[in-house]
Amino acid sequence: MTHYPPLGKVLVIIPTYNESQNIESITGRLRKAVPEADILVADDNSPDGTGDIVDRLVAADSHIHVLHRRGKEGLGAAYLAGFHWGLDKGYGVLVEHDADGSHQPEQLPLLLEALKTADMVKGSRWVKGGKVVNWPKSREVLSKGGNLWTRMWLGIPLKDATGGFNAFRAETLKGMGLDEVASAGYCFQVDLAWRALKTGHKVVEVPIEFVEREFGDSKMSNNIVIEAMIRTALWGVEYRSGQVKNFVRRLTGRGEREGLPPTDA
Ligand SMILES: Nc1nc2c(ncn2[C@@H]2O[C@H](COP(=O)(O)OP(=O)(O)OP(=O)(O)O)[C@@H](O)[C@H]2O)c(=O)[nH]1
Ligand SMILES: [Mg+2]
Repeated sequence: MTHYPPLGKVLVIIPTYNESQNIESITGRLRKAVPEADILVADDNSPDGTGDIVDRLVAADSHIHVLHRRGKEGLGAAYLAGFHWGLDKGYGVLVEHDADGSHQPEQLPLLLEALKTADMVKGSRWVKGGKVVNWPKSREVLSKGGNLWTRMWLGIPLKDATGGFNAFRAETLKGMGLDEVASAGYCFQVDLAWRALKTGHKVVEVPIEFVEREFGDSKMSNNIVIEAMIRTALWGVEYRSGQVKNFVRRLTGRGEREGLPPTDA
């Protein structure tokens, strides 16, 4: 059995763009739910003044930190900056958490508990016990369709690869090639899970309750959906063609001569 070291200090990263109506309440709930954790808000110079609110929170609470970024560059870029900030400072666990109230801070302890025996934990809407509240049918169809698309191309054993409430051991992030991540929108989450799995890490899903945002606007767009579909299909083509190549090699006996492991195809 793999030995998992103790978790170490936890950093919850919250990317924000125009979340002035949500940020204070979500950081307050997080501080209550997991008082020992630190919070890093990665704000892309939100025009609605989210950054100023966070400055006030930072001044009042040494557990809260902020990264003021130049401008809107997508959730993926904000998370990458947050990961690097946290890894440089020696945090043992890095958590992804939305500002909009969709993720419940009170469920973070469940993710951290599961991380004691895993490398990455995904909060999942689509495993048994998971649920969505107030989501229009169209969003549910899009999410389930996106996950089906992902499983079809990548063959990964995850029900909710697109979910954004995730916890990583620092070692997992260090070992999965973060420097090559180029995804900006939704598929950033798939990208991370796919990289973790490809590099041999144990990824587990825990059921979460996902609640549609009450305040502020969603940043979901057609471009984000298209990016996710195209990138996932490209990774899938690479992965599936590798599978076919290996299969043919083994069939023709070249695999054995080249020392490939026996096929389970
Ligand atoms: N820093 C930064 N944060 C972003 C950006 N885009 C989205 N976010 C934040 O990322 C989190 C998730 O974004 P949402 O707009 O809720 O998008 P979503 O959760 O994918 O979509 P919905 O399900 O419709 O809410 C929120 O905290 C946003 O404020 C961005 O370009 N930069
Ligand atoms: Mg959201």
